[in-house]
Amino acid sequence: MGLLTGKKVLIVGVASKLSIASGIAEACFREGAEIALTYQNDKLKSRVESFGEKWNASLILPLDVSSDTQIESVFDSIKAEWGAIDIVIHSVGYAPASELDGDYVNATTREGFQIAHDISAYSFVALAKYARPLMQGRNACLLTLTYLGAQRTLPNYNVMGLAKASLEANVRYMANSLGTDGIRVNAISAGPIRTLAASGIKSFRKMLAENEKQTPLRRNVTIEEVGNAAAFLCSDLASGISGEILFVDGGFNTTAMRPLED
Ligand code: NAD
Ligand code: 0WE
Repeated sequence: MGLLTGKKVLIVGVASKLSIASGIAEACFREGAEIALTYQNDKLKSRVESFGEKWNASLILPLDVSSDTQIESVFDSIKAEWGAIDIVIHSVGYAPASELDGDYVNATTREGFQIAHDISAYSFVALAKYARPLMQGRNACLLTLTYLGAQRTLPNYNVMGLAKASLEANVRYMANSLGTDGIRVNAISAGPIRTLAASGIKSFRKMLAENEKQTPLRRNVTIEEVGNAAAFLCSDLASGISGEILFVDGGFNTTAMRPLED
């Protein structure tokens, strides 16, 4: 029997086969979960629908997380189809591209700050508000994706670092709030992976190469590895884990300097 057999999972954040959300969906499907997917806009609709076939998705719904009415209608549809939900995966992050290029103080704007925090941090608790009534009495959980840039500085990550710091605090406050209903809330802090979100970033290739050198495992991680960790965290094997940020980064966050070349 799979780790997630019989569990109903909503996955927000599939945009391509490279998406971290796709690695998570694949692992959830393999472990026996029933899957619902969302797509951000009409441009992504047909692509997400074809992934839905592969994972036998019961529901495929539009969702821009900046819209409360769209969030509400997603959970209305889930209530009608499933009556309840066990797991919500939040794999969404966005800042305007101009915020992620160059000196932090010079690049950051009031509007960019607001958008980054709304889409990347607020949206997680927004989903939880509507999921909560459907999660009663079933050891449910929520999971989000974060990055080390929340805790340390690095070039160009800029206001996304602040938004991820807010998201990580959100995990702790949501865990404490929803803990009264037996609902767990966690995050995976993934190492850098080439996805659509990463392909817009200047010098991402260089960063991947640099990262690999400083990682204890001497390689970058994959969406399959993040998916497997997500399946564990959302399974009953992790029933004692809540409010946690789990690094799936090959150990990078434990290092302070890359090996000296000789
Ligand atoms: P991706 O581009 O495949 O996924 C990002 C998703 O966010 C897309 O599906 C996109 O449609 C969605 N999205 C953006 N704005 C949205 C909105 N307003 N409403 C609904 N959906 C919206 O990239 P990814 O790397 O898989 O990113 C997923 C998560 O993983 C993000 O939170 C990202 O910050 C995090 N993360 C990525 C890396 C990495 O190196 N790729 C590392 C650590 C954490
Ligand atoms: O969280 C992320 C990606 C976040 C992201 C990426 C984009 C590109 C396209 C948010 N918003 C946008 N907006 C766009 O218009 N990661 C962890 C991947 C990532 O992004 C970086 C990184 C890493 C790692 C940006 C700069 C430096 C490192």
